[in-house]
Amino acid sequence: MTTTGSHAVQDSSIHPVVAEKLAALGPGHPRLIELFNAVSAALKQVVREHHVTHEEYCQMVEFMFGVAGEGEMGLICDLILEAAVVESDYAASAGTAFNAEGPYYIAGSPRLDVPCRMPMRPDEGGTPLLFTGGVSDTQGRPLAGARIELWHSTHDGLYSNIDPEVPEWLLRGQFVADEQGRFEVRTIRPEPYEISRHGPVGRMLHAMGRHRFRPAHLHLKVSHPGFRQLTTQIYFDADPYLDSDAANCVHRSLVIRLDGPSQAEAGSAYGFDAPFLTGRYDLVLQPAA
Ligand code: MBD
Ligand code: FE
Repeated sequence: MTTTGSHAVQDSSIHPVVAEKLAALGPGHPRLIELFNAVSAALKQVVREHHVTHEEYCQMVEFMFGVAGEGEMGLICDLILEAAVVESDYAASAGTAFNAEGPYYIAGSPRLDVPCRMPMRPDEGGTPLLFTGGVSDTQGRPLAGARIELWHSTHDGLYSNIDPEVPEWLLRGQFVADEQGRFEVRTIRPEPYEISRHGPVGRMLHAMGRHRFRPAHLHLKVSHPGFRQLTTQIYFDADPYLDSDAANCVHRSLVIRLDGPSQAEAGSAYGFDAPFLTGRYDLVLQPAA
């Protein structure tokens, strides 16, 4: 129904930036109307089926204000829905499985030169890790020069440019695969990621008797001309939260084994001064549509 769509566009309670984007779509945008109506029907169905009281509705509205006020909108959306969207939009694609981007990706991270070393503090906590791999197409042909963006949390669960406690761009970097499509990067192994216990999302999880953890993970975006950009995450086996990820993202094909810690020859170029872990993942890109 067109009227529903234009109402949504003109509603003055919509954030100005969002309203501007909606207006740019023009009136009667069919996809917007389809989704707006489907979401509103699904929510009304929940209200009827579960006999939602007015008090519960008010609590929900208050909760959403809290989420927005505490800067947790991205977090709650990705936590509840992104895994399902990724699964639906990238279903059964050849190549490496896609996985949620999460709320903390930032474009324009520092470009790293070989030997690649993620931006770290001199005393960066956590076990040193040498993460290596290759980038190829679905036929196994190496993709020389493929660009890899890597970002992850500190060992105590903070993302740079999000948490003011850590320096800008810490543990965020981008680099390119060599002539054989190979890459090596020195970083640290993140630990399981705990959603803040003080924010509304963390308190909601706690109220439901659920823990607030995601298994430790590395975020990656891999791109190469002529190929579909891959956004994914890598997990580590033996992680206690692989089967109960608060964001429900884990995919078996993305779980790797870490070897070590050892003080192997391979690390000398990177100046590891402590025993380090090694982990490898071979990334496979699918052709652009
Ligand atoms: C994260 O760090 C994350 O990667 C996802 C998908 C959701 C919440 C926090
Ligand atoms: Fe994350």
